[in-house]
Amino acid sequence: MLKNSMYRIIHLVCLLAIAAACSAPDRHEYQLKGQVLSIAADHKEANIKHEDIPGFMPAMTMPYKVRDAEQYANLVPGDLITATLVVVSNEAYLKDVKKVGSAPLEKSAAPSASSGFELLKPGEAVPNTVFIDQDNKVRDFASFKNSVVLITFIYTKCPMPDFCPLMDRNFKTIQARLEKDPSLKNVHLVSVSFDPLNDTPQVLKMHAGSLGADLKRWTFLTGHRDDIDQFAMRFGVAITREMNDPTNITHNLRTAIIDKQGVFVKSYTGNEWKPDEIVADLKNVAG
Ligand SMILES: [Cu+2]
Repeated sequence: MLKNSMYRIIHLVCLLAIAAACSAPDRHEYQLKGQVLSIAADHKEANIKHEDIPGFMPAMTMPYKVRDAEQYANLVPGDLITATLVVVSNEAYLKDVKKVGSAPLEKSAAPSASSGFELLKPGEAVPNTVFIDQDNKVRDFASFKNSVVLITFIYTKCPMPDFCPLMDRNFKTIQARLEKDPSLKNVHLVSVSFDPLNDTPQVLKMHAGSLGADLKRWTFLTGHRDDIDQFAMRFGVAITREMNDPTNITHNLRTAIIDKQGVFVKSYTGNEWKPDEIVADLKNVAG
């Protein structure tokens, strides 16, 4: 029962995210109440731990952008705020940010995997981590050898249209480019979920279906949480899960190219890269 309703929620969130992302000048506003955990040096982004946003997403800790740095200018970590979350086609941001109080910061959950894992450098072999794919098959990373791999890290419940759902859309665009270009026929797309609790193989398969992923070219992976975290960390992915609710995830974005020998080539930070840029790089590596 619980599982069923969980899937239903995931599905709903997916649909909302996709709907928000795809229907052109669609704009929604939601009220947000939460606590500022940290603020970027340029005051354009802050990590906010917030309460349920009725009709949009459950309580969560996530980075939120503002269009005008003024909005965050006088805030410090610990401040309690109210704000309006604006979700427009491909982005989300806060406006009308108001400080309503402050509270001591809770000690955040320790990252589940230990630190001390070095970032991969170009020329280094990617670890042969063991995963499970969307068809419930065990797959180690070496099973992608002989393909140039474009990899990214996501979770299907991610409610922010310019985070994981954007990675999915970009991968779908790249998939279409791969289909048309014979010189890229050996390129394989891999999306690793860092939410194994929710993203079971069945959920990933459903997600792949809703994206129109060609499973011969695009594989979705889940696995053991610590294995995923350690693997992801080598690419610069940082994942924090709330101690008493591990499905409350804060994360950044990394996308990377790995050559046919399983060697790390380069990575792309955040969500500002464009499919064209990566396709051009893939051509160099595949060629
Ligand atoms: Cu996300």
